[in-house]
Amino acid sequence: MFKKLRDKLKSFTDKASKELEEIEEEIPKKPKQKKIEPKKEAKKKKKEKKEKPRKKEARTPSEKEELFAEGRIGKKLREGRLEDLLWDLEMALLESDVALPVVERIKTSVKSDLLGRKVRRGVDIESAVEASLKKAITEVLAQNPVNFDAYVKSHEKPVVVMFVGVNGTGKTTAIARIAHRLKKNRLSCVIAAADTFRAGAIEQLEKHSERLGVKLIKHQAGADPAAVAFDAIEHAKARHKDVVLVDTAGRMHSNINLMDEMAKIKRVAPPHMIIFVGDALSGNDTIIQAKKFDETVGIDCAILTKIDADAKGGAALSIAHAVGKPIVFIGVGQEYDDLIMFDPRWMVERLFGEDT
Ligand SMILES: Nc1nc2c(ncn2[C@@H]2O[C@H](COP(=O)(O)OP(=O)(O)OP(=O)(O)O)[C@@H](O)[C@H]2O)c(=O)[nH]1
Ligand SMILES: [Mg+2]
Repeated sequence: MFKKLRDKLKSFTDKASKELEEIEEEIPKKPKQKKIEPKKEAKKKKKEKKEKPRKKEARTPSEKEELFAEGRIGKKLREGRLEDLLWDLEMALLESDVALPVVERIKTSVKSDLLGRKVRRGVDIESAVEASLKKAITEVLAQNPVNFDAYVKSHEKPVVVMFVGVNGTGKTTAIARIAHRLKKNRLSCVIAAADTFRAGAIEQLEKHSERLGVKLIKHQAGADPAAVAFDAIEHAKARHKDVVLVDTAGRMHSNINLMDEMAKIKRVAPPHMIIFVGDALSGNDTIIQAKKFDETVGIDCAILTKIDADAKGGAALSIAHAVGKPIVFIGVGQEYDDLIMFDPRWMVERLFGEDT
């Protein structure tokens, strides 16, 4: 997960840390005394320094500890070098499919943290650079989080949730996984097979609903999807079901007719929540799709699937800030349980922790 992005962030941290160390050597500390030092002494000291690198003295600061030392002796980053480093960071993020406004935001945040500031003596420099990157990334991931479970529990029933997105992103799979999740939380649900367009879509949901023991409302293939969603809501009202999960056909955001049809489903069977389902592997395209779906029907949040196969991490890092909607769940595998609530800290841990 996110291996490429993690490596790139690590490489930035390493480079920036080295630069900071370099500068420290340039801070003149009683230079006159140094000059009159006998050569032998100087050599000895140099040897001692080599044997006992400064890094060993450094320690990882606690989260709340001040990393920077205003107006005190410390390790400073040269402005010119910082620009070079930020350029490298920009390239690395763009190669990882991070959206441009997100790249800019991260750069600005890291720059304001590191430029002209001194890392406090005794603080592990790498930790300071890493902390500034972590802070920037946490900022772009934070976007009015949606707690799906809490929303469903507190909302008037039935809660209608509609799933939209382009073809093959994982909408139907996500619906089955959410039905499984609701069951575990002792909430009842009904699924609306409102993808009447793709051959085999209804059968796919039939299999899931049988396996999960969840009611499926379906019409014939080719029927009006809005009518299916409407019937499912009526069924939920009559049978006091907690949640209605509305599957919709995958559609390209450029297909105006299909986008209009989706807007019709929304009008006829108004949902309380519209979830955009995007494939993490599609990178920047996913961000463009999410924006288009948001313009047409207004999305509330996003599910990103196939994170388990995603080395770049760009879509996951970008969508909340670039689209202005939070990630509610992520798909991390092939099982029903592999849809987990998204937590920005989870992503930050994976980007800066050990390989996962
Ligand atoms: N590895 C992995 N595969 C996933 C994940 N979510 C979905 N898939 C796979 O993606 C493929 C498409 O999933 P569907 O749920 O059928 O996608 P869809 O959006 O409903 O597709 P259409 O109805 O054709 O638009 C299936 O093979 C799923 O098993 C995930 O989190 N990880
Ligand atoms: Mg589907």
